Amino acid sequence: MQSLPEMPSHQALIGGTWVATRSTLDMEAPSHGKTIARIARCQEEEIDQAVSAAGRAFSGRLDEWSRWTARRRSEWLLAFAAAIEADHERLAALECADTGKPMTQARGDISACARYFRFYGGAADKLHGETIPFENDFAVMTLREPFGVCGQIIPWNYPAQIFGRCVAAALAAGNTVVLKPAEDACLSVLRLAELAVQQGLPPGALNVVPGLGREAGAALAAHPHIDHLSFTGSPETGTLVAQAAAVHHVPVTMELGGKSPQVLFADADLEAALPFVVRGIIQNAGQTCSAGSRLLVQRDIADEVLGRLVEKFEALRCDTGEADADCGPLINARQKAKLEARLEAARADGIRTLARGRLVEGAPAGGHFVVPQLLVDIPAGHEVLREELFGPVLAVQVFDDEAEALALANGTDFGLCAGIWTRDGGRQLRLAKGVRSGQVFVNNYGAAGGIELPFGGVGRSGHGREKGFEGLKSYTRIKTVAIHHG
Ligand code: TXE
Repeated sequence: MQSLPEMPSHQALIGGTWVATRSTLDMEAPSHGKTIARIARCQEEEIDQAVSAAGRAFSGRLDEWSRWTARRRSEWLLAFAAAIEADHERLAALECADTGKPMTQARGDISACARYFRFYGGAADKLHGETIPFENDFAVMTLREPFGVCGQIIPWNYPAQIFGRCVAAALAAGNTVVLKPAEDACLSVLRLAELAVQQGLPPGALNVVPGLGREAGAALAAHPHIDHLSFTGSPETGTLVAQAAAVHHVPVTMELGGKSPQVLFADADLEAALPFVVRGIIQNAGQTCSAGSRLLVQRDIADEVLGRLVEKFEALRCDTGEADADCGPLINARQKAKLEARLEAARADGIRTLARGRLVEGAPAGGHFVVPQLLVDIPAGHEVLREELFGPVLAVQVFDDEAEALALANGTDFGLCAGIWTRDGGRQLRLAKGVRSGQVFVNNYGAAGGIELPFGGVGRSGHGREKGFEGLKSYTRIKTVAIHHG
């Protein structure tokens, strides 16, 4: 087994203690296919212990965290952000090895993780209820209270960022957390948990329980003593998780991916737009819920746009995360096989690959690489236009006018993000209002990942909002207090 230097504890963090499990899981590096670590495999028993520890940290024998004032929580979160920044390079190296993403992207992810703790640290003591005018002999107020124990099930594509997004907001609002990271990538999360313990987080405030989805994840989703559940992953697993949570009426936030369009009108600034179009689909090898995986281009500029994109795609290079090329591997052999089968079926349906990137010579044979590809001649309604492929594959469609652009943009069951490229102010607003999605970007895509901007989907992309101040509020619930004072 090839091991990384100075690995964090691979056990489960339960009630402030690192706990060994009966069996373990081998972690494979997507860039090489070699085992790089062995982690805990939590089962129902450990999930139960973790939920119980989080419950006691919220209101019970260990209830230190819930007794901290908002200002003290804020100070802890800000200090933790600094601790993440101080450990930045080591965390980035873990993220890069574990997910296969290029080192530059891994570094950006760790910076974003620290920013979440800074943002929610700054916001923790600015969260408050309201007073409401009512009858003259009443005083009415709302109290914004934490839920209690928050279960969080997160995926492998952005482990450190999603840890920041979910954990920072939940803790800032005064909740305690049981987090199940993904079995495919969780080393940065374990290191972050280790840093949190070193930073003096009270026992039980954060519990991390690695394991398989069908074991640890299912047990957490079905647990009767969690008070809120946040899930990021596939719509299919999201349905199972939501069904399990519904048994105990646990409120859920669901972030389930997308099939987001980038819409290029003839008056768009192509110099500005095309780098975003390419980056929007190759970032993290296309394994991004908000990937701009569909390009809708107006007919008048279609030839020019495709010509320029062919050049850009043919220049793209795939290599190991450590080599820091344009594109790294996919996360595992299963995801690669699934994508390749879909591409094969697309070719059989007459869809053409107009351009593709290249795997660098000498890239390890065991890496799960799929080169970036540009697909054209796609029949209306085809699977590659409707389903999340979760790879560096851009599907192109041509439209004639604004009405058709809007119909195509809204032509999937997903609704996470959209990019609109036009200089026409009226059209910018019409499209921004008309597009069915949680985020719309005009003349940019992704707003540099702005952690301050509320994020979430409609339809099959899920529901609830994370990131920004909305994300903090969604880890609280309102209690109304009506005082009759005569
Ligand atoms: O996802 P799963 P997978 C999409 C993307 C990808 C597809 C499959 O399209 O191709 O999902 O990826 C845990 N009860 N996204 O199979 O199964 C699992 O352990 C409770 C979009 O990896 O949804 C992991 O922690 N939990 C996406 C998490 O759910 C269960 C990110 C996600 O795994 C469980 C990742 C169960 N029965 C994939 N089964 C995004 N929105 O960014 C699994 N899990």
